Amino acid sequence: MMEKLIITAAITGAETSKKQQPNLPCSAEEQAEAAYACWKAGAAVVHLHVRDNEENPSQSLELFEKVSNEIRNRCDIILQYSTGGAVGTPIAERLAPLQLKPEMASLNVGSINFGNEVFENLPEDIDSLATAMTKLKIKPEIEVYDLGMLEYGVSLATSGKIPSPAHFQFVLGTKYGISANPENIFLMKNKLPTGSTFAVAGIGRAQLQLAPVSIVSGGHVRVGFEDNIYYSKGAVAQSNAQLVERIANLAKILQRDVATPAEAKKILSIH
Ligand code: KMH
Ligand code: ZN
Repeated sequence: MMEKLIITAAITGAETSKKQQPNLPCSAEEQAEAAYACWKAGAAVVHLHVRDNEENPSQSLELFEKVSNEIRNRCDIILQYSTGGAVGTPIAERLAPLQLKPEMASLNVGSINFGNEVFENLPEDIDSLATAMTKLKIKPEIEVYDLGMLEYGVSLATSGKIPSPAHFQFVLGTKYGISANPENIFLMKNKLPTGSTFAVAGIGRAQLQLAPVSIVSGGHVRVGFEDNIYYSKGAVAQSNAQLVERIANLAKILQRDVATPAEAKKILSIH
């Protein structure tokens, strides 16, 4: 039997703006309400970026602390902090919020062109993030955008740099990364060490299109405004929760149960 499905809600991101998606949660209050609504709709994990008063992306520890407290007052959804930040965020800032010891954090394992810039992840920076997560007992989610990154992520797990079993996120459909199709999910899944878990984050319309593929092949699913702002062609979603709810419904149709945060912790070996 397949393990239950973990739905992650990537509610804000660093690149999406309120201009593009008027329902984008930016303040701590908005983010906490969005995370709570996603939890009610079936999300077990919230992937968090924070914004400052001008709605610009930030890695401020204080802002992460504020939103985490607000979310904790509402529900037990697993907190997954971004350590990717925005393109160009210095590594010291990306590391800072880990001191708050969220249950999970993203770990980007290679550099890639992103928009007209480079999302830079130098080997020494990947190493400092991985070391900090291991020390603070934070479960890394290894973010991979292409095959080379996947192989590097696998080497981190098999060398013991990251505790096993490792959890991977396949991000498919960024402009310069691996393209969004089922074959690429199977290709990546088949390279994982035994016991690993994986989730799929499709960008744009691939968010919906790849979700059923991941659901039926034992993977998990990430949705939310960080990766996609639409509900259907040309129609922006009303909320992140609306996107989560659709995945929970799909899972029901495909007869895969949805994990609670407590169940997700067991699946991901978070103690
Ligand atoms: N904003 C992207 C450059 C992550 O959260 O770790 C990186 C990103 C990945 O969003
Ligand atoms: Zn992110």
